Amino acid sequence: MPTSPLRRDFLWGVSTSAYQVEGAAHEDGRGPSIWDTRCRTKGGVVDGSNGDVAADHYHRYAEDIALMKDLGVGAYRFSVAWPRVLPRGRDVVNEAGLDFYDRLIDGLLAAGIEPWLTLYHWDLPQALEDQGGWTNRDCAGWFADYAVLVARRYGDRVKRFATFNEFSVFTLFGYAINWAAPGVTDGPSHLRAIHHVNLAHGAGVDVLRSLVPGALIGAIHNRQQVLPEHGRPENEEAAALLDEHWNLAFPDPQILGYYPPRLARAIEPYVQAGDMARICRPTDWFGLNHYGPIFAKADPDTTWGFGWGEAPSGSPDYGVGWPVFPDAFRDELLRLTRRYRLPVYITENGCGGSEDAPDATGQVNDPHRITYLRLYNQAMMDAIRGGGDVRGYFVWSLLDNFEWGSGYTQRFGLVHVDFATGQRTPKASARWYAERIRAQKEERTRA
Ligand code: IFM
Repeated sequence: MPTSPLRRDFLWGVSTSAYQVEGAAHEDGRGPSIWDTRCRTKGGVVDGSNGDVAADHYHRYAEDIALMKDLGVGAYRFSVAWPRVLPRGRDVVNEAGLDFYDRLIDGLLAAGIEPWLTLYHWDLPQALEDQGGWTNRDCAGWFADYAVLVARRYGDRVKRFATFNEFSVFTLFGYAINWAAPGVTDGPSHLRAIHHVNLAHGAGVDVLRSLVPGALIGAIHNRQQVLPEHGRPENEEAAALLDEHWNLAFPDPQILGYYPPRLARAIEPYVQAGDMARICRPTDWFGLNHYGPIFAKADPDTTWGFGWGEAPSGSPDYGVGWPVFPDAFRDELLRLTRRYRLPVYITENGCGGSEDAPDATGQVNDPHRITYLRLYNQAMMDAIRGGGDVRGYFVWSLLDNFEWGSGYTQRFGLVHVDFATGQRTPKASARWYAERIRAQKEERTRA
C-alpha cells in the first residue's frame, strides 16, 4: 500500500461562518449587518429566509464542539461577527457579544481543538454601510480598529488568524453583480471596494502581528481555474478578465505587491502613494477555498462584460449538481505553491445538496458528498506528491447552514440540521470524514 504523503502535523478541520450558523441575530446587543438588510430586501434570498436563527450555533455551540470532537478534527475555523462585538461597527463595544466568543474559544481549547479565527466573513455592520461601507477608504481604518479589539480580547488563546474570507466573492458579487450584500452594480464602487478591502487586509495583518505574540496570520482566497465557455472567441477575453477579478485581484497585491495588468489600469485612480506597501504585508500561510472550476462567457449586459458560462455538456457531476473536476483542484494547489510560496491550508472544500434529509430510520445518507470528498482528497494527495505544500484541509461545512442567496435550499453540512428544531444528525459523510482522519492518525503513529 503506498504511504501517505501527508505531513505528520497535517491538520484536519471544519469551517463555518458567523452569519451562516450563529442565529441569535437580535440577542445580547448584536447590531444589524448588511446581510440582515439583504435578507429583508425583496429578491435578496431565493427562499425569502434569513440568518435570524440559522443553525442556532450561538446557543448550541457546546453540542457542536462535541460533534467536532467525535469527528476527530484538530481545528475549527469560525468567524467573529463584527456587528456582534461592535453593534454600530465602531466605538461602542458589546461585552455580551465578546463573551460569546470567549465561551466558544474556551470550549474548543478544552476539547483539544484549535480555534482558527476569521475576522471578516461578509457581515459588515449596517451602520458602516450607511457611511459608504467598503467604498469608503475609511473602512480600512474601521476594520483595523475592530482587529485591535479582537486581537486584544482573544490573542492570549487564539494564534491562527485570517483577515478575510473570499475577498473576490463578496466584492464582485456585492458591488458588480448583485448576488450578495450590499447588492450594488457599479464599476467604480467595485474598484474602490477591491482596493479598500486590500488596504484593510494589510492594516489587519499589522494589528495582529503587533498585538498577538506568536500569531500565524493568513488570508483566505477563493481560487478556481477560469475556463472560457466553449463556442465564441470573445469568451477567451471574458475568461482572462474574470481570472484577474476572481483569482488575482487580492493575493497578487497582498503577496506579490502588484495588481494584475487589466485591473491595475482600472484601479489606478483609487491608489494613493504608499498603498502597495500598506497592502503587501508578510503573512504566514495561504488559505484556499475551492469547489470547482468556473466557465466564463462574454456578456455585454454586465458591469465588466463577463458572466458565468456553462460547463461542457456531459461534464461529470456525480450527483453533486455542479461539474466535478478534481484535477483542476490538484493543478490549483500546485499553481499556488509555485506562485505565492506560502504553506497552503485548504480552508474550504465540500459540496451542497438540496435533498439531504433523514430517512425512515433517522439516517442521513449523502453518497454524493462522500464521492466528492473522496475525489478531492485524492487530488490533494496527488498535489502533495507533485510538490504542493499543503498543510491542512477543512471541510465546508460542519453544519447545514444559511447559504447566502440560496437561503436554506442548499445544505453543505457534514451534520444535518433540522432548522425547525435545531436537532443535529451526523450524515454518512461525517462518518466517512471521521474515518479518514482516524486512518491518517493511525498511519502516523505506525510510521
Ligand atoms: O457557504 C459558502 C461560504 O460562506 C463561502 N464559501 C463557499 C460556501 C459554499 O457556497
